[in-house]
Amino acid sequence: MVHYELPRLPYGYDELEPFIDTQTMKIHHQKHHQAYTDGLNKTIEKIGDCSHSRHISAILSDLNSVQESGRNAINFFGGGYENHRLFWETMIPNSSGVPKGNLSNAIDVYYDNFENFKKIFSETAIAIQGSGWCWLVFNHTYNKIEIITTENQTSPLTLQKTPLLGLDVWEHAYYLKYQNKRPDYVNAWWNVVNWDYVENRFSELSG
Ligand code: MN3
Repeated sequence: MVHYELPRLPYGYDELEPFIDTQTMKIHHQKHHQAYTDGLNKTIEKIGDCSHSRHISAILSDLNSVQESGRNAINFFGGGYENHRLFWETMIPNSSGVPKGNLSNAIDVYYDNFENFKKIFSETAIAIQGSGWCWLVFNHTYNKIEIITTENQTSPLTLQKTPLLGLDVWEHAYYLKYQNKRPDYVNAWWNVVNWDYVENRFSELSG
């Protein structure tokens, strides 16, 4: 049976300072992400059907294949596991600050320019009511990039879209440093986006 482990952070807890503070990173990774990981493992043990032989990203893409009694839990804990795994990978100390290459070109095509893209993404993230995520995704049907939001821990994969970049706007992601000031957190987060990683994901998908 597949057993999921808490993924290692690709950098130290303090390395995204001052934009994302050390204490938030520690609690977010060691407590929150661990809780999603544990919840996912418990759910898989409980439902014990054939879906556990696939990676969680494949299961989230085909949530209806999960027996109904476990579907909500897979959506929440599996989504939480996978969303956070990607979230850590798409941040980096000493970010380049701007995308380049194919991704930069696509952003210019769909959003005119990077500054306008940032503005729309930020506004979308700030406007999310309650807990959720703001995403840049790849839409395979239309072969284009899109900004979307999901509630709670729902993965874009479940909507048949591949996440390229995600911003966690649950309060646990920012409350210790930014309290209720979500816009300040969103603005700070742009300073730690790992554009090389996002660009590689995009290039693999868009071929
Ligand atoms: Mn979170």
